[in-house]
Amino acid sequence: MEKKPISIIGMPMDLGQGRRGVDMGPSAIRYASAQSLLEGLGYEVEDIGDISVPSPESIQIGNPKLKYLTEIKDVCEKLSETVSSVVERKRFPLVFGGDHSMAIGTIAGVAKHYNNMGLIWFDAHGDLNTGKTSPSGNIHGMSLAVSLGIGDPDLVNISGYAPKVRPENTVIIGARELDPGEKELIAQLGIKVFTMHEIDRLGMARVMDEAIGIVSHDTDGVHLSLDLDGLDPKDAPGVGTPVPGGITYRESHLAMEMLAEAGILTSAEFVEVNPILDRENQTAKVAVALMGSVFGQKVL
Ligand code: EXY
Ligand code: MN
Ligand code: MN
Ligand code: MN
Repeated sequence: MEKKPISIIGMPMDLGQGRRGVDMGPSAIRYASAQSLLEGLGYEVEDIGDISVPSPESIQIGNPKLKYLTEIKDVCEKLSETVSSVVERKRFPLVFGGDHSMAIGTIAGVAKHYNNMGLIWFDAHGDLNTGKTSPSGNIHGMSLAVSLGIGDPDLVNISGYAPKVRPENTVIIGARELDPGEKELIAQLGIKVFTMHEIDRLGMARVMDEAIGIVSHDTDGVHLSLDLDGLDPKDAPGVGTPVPGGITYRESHLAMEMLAEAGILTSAEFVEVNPILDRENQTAKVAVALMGSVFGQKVL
């Protein structure tokens, strides 16, 4: 497989959720030697640094149903521009986060370069709330809905177009905690969701075969949005919204290895790493190990 040069971007974002620390995720992932691992696999890698994100102490929370909306919109616009310029330079954007609201910016930046982009949303959650259905007002629980064109117009129209992706090209993998409004939206849009039930029942290999089939059918690019809370908290404890009964370390590696074999990914982000809640940087190390697999690392 062609080894496209990689551009790392850090998104030290913690405005989309309620617990401090996830803004340090990009540093923790870098400290876990992401760049040298990728270089060791034969990739040319540049790190273009962090997007500047204001700290929550320096700003007002605003509308409690859409907390920090103005600032999240602004920083996602910046992330989108940066990601877009990476794609224009024919490089692979690899974004480190940061809370999952950042996906609004990452996806806005990549999707405009594709007519029909596939999306893999690896997560314990659906991130399919809107300001109306959200139980928390935290925008990290809304980012997939926004990317599908549903929710607050300021977010939906980031980078001047909407929607970014279509429901028939989207799969969710690892879901085990969905709010009532999210379940309604899944039924309404017909999004394919591989919950933990399907992963237990079918096994990760079959789930990934089906998922890869869906996201690569009639698409011209595929983005991976990997929320570390998709993994079981035993394997990835450093996340702000852990949910027991998740994807194991081995299953997640298999998923990444199958993506590497399929050769379909055109961009990726690894999000929700919270070093304050972590144990000895374990979750960032898991993120980097998964990146190894997704970029083709093999035992033999
Ligand atoms: N569904 C809940 C909410 O919307 O507040 C929790 C969302 C957590 C979202 C994260 C990180 O994937
Ligand atoms: Mn998420
Ligand atoms: Mn999640
Ligand atoms: Mn299709």
